[in-house]
Amino acid sequence: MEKLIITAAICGAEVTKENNPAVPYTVEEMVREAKAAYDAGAAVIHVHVREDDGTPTQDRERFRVVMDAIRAKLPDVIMIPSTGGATGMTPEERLQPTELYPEMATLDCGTCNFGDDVFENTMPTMRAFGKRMIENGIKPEYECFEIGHLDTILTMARKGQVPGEPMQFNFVLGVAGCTPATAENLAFLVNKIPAGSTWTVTGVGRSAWTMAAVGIAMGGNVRVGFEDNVYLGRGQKAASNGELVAKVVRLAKELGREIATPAEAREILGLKPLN
Ligand code: KMH
Ligand code: ZN
Repeated sequence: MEKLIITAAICGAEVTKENNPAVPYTVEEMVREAKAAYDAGAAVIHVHVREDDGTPTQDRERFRVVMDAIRAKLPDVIMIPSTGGATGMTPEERLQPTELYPEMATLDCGTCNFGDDVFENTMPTMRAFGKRMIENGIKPEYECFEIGHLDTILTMARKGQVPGEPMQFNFVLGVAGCTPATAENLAFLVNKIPAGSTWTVTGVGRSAWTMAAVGIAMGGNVRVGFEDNVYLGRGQKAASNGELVAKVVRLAKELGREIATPAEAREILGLKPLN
């Protein structure tokens, strides 16, 4: 099996310090959490940004400052900024981090319920995001929250509306109102992706650990982090994203998967090596 790429979604747009006081908002806190995750074994950081008071933002300059600060501390880490932002943001707001020409960015593959909210990704929005990523040479991480999202994005790729193969998928399972986090649902999705694609699984809430174990066993990659889950175990809040990543590393060791370095992750994902 390929080595395991661990992604840390350190911040998200919805989780707050009330959920876990270690959730990062400031630039310093973001760097602290990215470093803790990287030191524990994460090759990839999924980046959302916040104002200092915790308000989610897609402001290009805030992304620039945060990503530059992380880059200064972790020169080889792969960063995947969010173009999802928070529910209710406009497509124009959400696209801002693509103006920084990141090597990757998320591209969300359809509209869905998101707890009590609706996460809106219309076809015109997705076409605009795909066009921008083609123009700016950005490799998308295709985030699928629903089973139908996968067919949607595969059709768009066939039409040349979004970047094509090799594609990287992130199956985010267990969001309230979306496809449940079960091994059966994950296997159904993985069986439909084109040969040569790569994939990651993200289990939201208490499903984080079962999905991590299933993803490791199936030969996929795993995302954990405060965006998705703030608990190490029942009632036990993680002190940092590093603790969440360390638990994935322990599971992987038990199951015989080695952990990919950022350079190995770049190769597996088909990204250009760093000079
Ligand atoms: N915050 C969610 C509504 C992404 O990063 O692309 C969307 C999200 C997806 O987090
Ligand atoms: Zn996200």
